[in-house]
Amino acid sequence: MMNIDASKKRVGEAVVKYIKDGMKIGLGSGSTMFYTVQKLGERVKEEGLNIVGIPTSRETAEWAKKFGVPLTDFSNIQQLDIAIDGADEVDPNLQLIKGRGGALLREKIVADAAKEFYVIVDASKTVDHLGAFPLPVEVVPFGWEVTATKVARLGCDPILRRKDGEIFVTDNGNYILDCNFNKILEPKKLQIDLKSLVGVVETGLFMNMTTKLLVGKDGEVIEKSKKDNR
Ligand code: A5P
Repeated sequence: MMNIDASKKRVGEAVVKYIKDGMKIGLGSGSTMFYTVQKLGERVKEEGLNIVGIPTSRETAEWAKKFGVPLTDFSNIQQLDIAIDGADEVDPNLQLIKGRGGALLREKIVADAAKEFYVIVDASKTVDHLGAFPLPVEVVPFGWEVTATKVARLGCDPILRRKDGEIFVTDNGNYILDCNFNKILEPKKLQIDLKSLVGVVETGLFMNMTTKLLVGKDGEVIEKSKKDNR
């Protein structure tokens, strides 16, 4: 049985086979993506692969610079060929919870701008129902207390995220509420309800976005496509 880190490495590297010369790529965040960015850098160096990426976090941008993956931004291009990212939970319909790293807003903007969205996880992330992982909800700092009260009425007990004793601030200058819904039976409805609240910027629910899921499990990579669910 491989450990979780070995599975992340395996799946993070495996997805790179889908990258072709000339592609514009959305680069997600998190420890699984580290291996993807590293492998992409190897292909750039060894094969002269001509690619460009848009990073979803400052951390990913640093990895790209370190491993030699060229970067651009949305002032230069409007559409990406593919976005690749990790996730915190994946259900059997390939719906996701993301945002443990706090990069959910940029991750969603980047995934939405891509023709295809590939999700890479280790097997510990696959679940029958979303929600055991507390749903991250990005909110505007001003009046966050009022927003949190409204979010709570939807059936959770929101916790303001902190890091090293300080309030966690996203790359966009916002706060995160971690919301323990426990079992989300109607994720699409919850997404609509949350987004309708003033002060909510975005949620970590990624509905109907995944093109392909790659799961690292026991030294293997198992693939599942959107169409397999129909
Ligand atoms: C970042 O905000 C998250 O959405 C990550 O994609 C997610 O937490 C996956 O991270 P790991 O690859 O580190 O498990």
